[in-house]
Amino acid sequence: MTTTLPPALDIDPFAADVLRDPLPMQHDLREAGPVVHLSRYDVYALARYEQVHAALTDWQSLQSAAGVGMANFRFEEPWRPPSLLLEADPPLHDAPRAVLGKVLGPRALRRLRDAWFADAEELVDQVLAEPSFDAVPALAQAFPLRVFPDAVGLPQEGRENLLPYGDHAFNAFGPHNELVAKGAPRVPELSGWVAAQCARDNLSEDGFGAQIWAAADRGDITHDQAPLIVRSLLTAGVDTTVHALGAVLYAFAANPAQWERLRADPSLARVAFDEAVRWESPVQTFFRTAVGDVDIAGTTVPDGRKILMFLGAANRDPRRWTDPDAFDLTRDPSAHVGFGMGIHQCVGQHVARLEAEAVLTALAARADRIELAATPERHLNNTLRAWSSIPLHVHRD
Ligand code: OVM
Repeated sequence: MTTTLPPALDIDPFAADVLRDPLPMQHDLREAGPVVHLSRYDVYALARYEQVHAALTDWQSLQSAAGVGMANFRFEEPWRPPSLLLEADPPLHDAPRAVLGKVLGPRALRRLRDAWFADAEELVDQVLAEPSFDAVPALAQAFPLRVFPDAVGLPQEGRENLLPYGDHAFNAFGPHNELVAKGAPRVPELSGWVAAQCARDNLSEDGFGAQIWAAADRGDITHDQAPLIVRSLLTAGVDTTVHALGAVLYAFAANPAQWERLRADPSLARVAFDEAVRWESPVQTFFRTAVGDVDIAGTTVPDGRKILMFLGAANRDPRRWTDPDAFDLTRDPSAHVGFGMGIHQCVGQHVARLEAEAVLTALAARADRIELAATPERHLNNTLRAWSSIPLHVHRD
């Protein structure tokens, strides 16, 4: 097979103006070709659905253990000990993944469903006491912070550290830009708090954290691994669901006809959430690293080089999706790559779906119409597509 040089683009996917509105850049990347070389960072990029999907499912050629951010752990010291899930490959990845997959699986979540639905009803009743509110703090942050730390088994003290820690962890996948520099001063304090929460003695006896420690007692993982697996919950379990809830609430506020559909059939709540994850892609990007020379669509990516996968661009690729920019509850979004794909696909996706289903069901039962009360504001992060503010006005009959 002949090897072609990929087209080179001189764009910065992590520049503030691109993070604020990545859609034009995603279009340019997809149109440039199946593989693009980003000269500014000397990394390869995939933005079409076909190549992103193929890369996500080829863990043999594209490793995660060299880091899934821009930093190459073959040469650079990671900012924290690598995750045993996200930043690991088979076979080391598999036992932690199996344990966490079981702790966060659909069967395990059944015992939380009724309580979380009641919590969502209580919160939504409280929020709707005023017709206008900011949906980011009032719902998108408030609900995950109300149910998830309790489910993990965290003490009350210091929970305000969860969002800043996660936000920094997601910034740290990007280049060392101003967003990373702004978060750096708090890293020792936040990392110290997170590490302390992962100890067995600081976790309640019945939460996800305790179940991870119990798996160590059974020998499914080692006792050394348990705290780092708890750390994955605290890193990946809060900001992600907050911004995914922000995405679905914004999607409905901007698409009133879709809200009418949900009101007419509340069982669409889960599909609506997945469609919002496709449409907004709260996690926009992850990297892989080539193991040996890897051929992608006729381009050779040399051993050890970083490949940036644009999940958000793949989720709006017109080669895969009809009318990709439309938020549409009648489509089947289930093949989206917003949760990734393959062996690393989001292990917490059932938790996220349950949280979203609880909030959307409570809101749909109470709000006839939701609309933007003012211009929403973006929260910039090197990896996350996020809102800092979504001013909503809710009409009730
Ligand atoms: C982790 C993890 C997993 C997924 C995403 C993530 C910060 C972290 O295992 O720590 O983002």
